[in-house]
Amino acid sequence: MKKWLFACIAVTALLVGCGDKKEPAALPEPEMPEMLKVDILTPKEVAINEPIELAAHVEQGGENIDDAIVEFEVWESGKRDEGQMIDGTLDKDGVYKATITFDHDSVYYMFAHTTANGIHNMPKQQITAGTPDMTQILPEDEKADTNMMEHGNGTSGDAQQGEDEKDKKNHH
Ligand SMILES: [Cu+2]
Repeated sequence: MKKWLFACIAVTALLVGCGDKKEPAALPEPEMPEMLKVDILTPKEVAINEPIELAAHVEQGGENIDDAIVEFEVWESGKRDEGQMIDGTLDKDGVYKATITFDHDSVYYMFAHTTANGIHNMPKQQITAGTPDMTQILPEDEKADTNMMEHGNGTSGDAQQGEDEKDKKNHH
């Protein structure tokens, strides 16, 4: 009977010992701000002369963000100066929406300029409206992208610029 009791205590001690060891390993949680994740939900191919829904889903740390500021910038390829800025409004569950109508076949681009909790993220997407004659499409000015990146609080933008500069150095 005493032997059995001793064994029981020993096992308990082992279990406690194990628990003590595991706890400190779980403690150091990274306290870095979570990335602001913005997914554009607008299809890459749309029709012309009918309202098209611009939509983006915003989340941070796996949570829907319902207090973000989302602005959709839409322009025809190569004509960013003539583009328009449309405020997105919260639909629900971190999804922001706006509508636009494309009045002719062409290739367009959109940025979903998104700001939440002091972080800016701006995914870009190409949208083909109708069936454009690709030989008539102006090339997109990629330099405009880089310039635009500077307006944000620059998390991903800054990183991308850094890489661009490295690339340039490597090529020369
Ligand atoms: Cu932006």
